[in-house]
Amino acid sequence: MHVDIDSFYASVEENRNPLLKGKPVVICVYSGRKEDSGAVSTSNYKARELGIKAGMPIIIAKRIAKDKDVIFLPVDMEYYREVSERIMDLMEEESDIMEQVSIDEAYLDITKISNSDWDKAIEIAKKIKEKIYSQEDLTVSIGISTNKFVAKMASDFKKPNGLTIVKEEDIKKFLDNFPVSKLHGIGNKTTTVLNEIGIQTAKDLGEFDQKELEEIFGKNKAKLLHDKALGIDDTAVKPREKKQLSRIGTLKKDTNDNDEIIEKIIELAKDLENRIKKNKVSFRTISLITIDTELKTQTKSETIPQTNDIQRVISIPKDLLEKYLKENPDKKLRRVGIRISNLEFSKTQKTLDDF
Ligand code: TTP
Ligand code: CA
Repeated sequence: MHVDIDSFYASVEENRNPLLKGKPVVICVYSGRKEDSGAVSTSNYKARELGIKAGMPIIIAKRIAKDKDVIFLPVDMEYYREVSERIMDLMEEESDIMEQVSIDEAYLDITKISNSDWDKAIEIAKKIKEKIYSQEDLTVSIGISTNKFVAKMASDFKKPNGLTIVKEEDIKKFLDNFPVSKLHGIGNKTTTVLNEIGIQTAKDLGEFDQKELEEIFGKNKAKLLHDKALGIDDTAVKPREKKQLSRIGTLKKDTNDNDEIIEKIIELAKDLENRIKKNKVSFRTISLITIDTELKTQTKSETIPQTNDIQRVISIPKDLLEKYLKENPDKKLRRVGIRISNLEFSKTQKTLDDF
């Protein structure tokens, strides 16, 4: 199964501010050089209808949006990562193995839990959709097939909120009419060469003489291309190695009171402790994440020698908080979080619980 969250950053922003619902929303990475220099990171489907798309210079997007009620917002990676992490955890629970491939995409091996049964697989997909919708108010597009490549092609096939199943016997029919440029992993340069030798569709590519393809692309790449055309892929779903673990929570009330914030940090650290043990992980960097009442996020970090000492997950954020409060005497916090990164996983390392 391949799962891809629909217009991820834009949808998250819509949920955070209900006033945006129904409007075209554009999320931007401002380069900071000049006002409006930078690129569009993503846009919701309403904005895409206007022609505003990922990768476009902000200036062009603003030109298209002129005189229209289009909302432009800066990216808030910290917040998107937090949402992403919750969704990945949720999906990991619903699969045998989960491989995260980007902030909003993952492959799920569901061979065992579905008992290789298509109806069961569809049930699992629907359950994942329902859970993500009820817990995060987000929709996802899902593709299911017998390998990663076709599952990915299938999740892209119907968006947003799609569910596409491509059984083994339907793979060829499903892929045949795709232009080669739309086959996942075939880029512009390769497409140009393929078009030059008269190959337009997956069907053309699949039928093209293998020897001739090898002369142009070399043996390995020729095989790769041929496999894509026929929907052959035997790469495994690899379990994810998390890069970081974090927990963020909302304070009972907006506050700059040291004790109230520390109380929350201790609560979050307990939660993190369980995950540290479960993942048998040690860490080198500890961060404090602060989100103030204007929703501005700041991260302060400290790096120490590799450890799995949970006490440090409390003591270091305490110090970092003291620093933050000194530097920002006029700010109140709405949310606070802790994060560990520079992780090392040890399959054999024993935690206190194991003894
Ligand atoms: P995508 O999954 O490519 O796009 P999307 O989730 O916004 O929309 P879709 O419904 O088509 O899946 O990328 C995931 C996030 O990655 C996206 O929300 C923003 C970010 N991103 C960029 O920052 N720059 C880019 O050029 C692209 C394509 C994505
Ligand atoms: Ca997406």
